[in-house]
Amino acid sequence: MYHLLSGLYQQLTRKDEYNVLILGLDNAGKTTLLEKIKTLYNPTPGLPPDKIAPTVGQNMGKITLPSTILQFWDLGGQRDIRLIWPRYYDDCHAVAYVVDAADRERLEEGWEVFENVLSAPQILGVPLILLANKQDVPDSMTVEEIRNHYEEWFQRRQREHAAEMGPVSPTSEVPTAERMASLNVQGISAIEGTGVRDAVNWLFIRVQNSRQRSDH
Ligand code: G3D
Ligand code: MG
Repeated sequence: MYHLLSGLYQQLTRKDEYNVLILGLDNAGKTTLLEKIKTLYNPTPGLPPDKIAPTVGQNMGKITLPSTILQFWDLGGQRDIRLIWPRYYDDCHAVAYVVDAADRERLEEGWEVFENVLSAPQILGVPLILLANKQDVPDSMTVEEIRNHYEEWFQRRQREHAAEMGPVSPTSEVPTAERMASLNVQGISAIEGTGVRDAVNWLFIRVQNSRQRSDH
């Protein structure tokens, strides 16, 4: 009887853990976002923005949601550190890719890196949200502008590829194009917290859905 009840209890209180990678160029606001998520969801607040130093290595933060624990991994975004990102791909259940919507100069560099993430085989089929951060900056690009900028960059890149490789584009491009059509872009301000709960909710729902699919 005890085993039956404790088994039932465990079943009811079971919390599945999911890893969410927070990726993006350095200075995009990844660590600020992680600390804001911790502050919004945990009893002990995360670091305030003025205490955040550039990330060397990784930062982690766990939040508890109904029957779910989301474990966020903020990996450093500098060029050298980006080389270790793929080591985390195997165990990742969702990706939040952060761009600095106020930094037009580095957007293209950000798309190159984004494209590398998208084309990693382990990431295909993993829920992915693109976060247009720093929406509090008056001159920042809107979600619509970010989406268009990415689309234009992507199409230009496709044309360049086609020019180099002939009219037949590589088959590896197809999933990327499909994914672009269903790409979810959300505007946030990691500093002010605007849009952050919406982004976390989206990730929560998407990892729940993928669990239900894999339960059957
Ligand atoms: P990273 O972890 O992606 O490298 P950080 O980025 O979280 O360290 O943030 C880089 C800089 O951007 C920091 O400014 C941080 O305060 C700022 N930042 C992050 N998110 C926002 C935001 O939503 N709005 C605004 N206005 N700024 C943001 P400093 O000046 O410390 O370098
Ligand atoms: Mg950082």
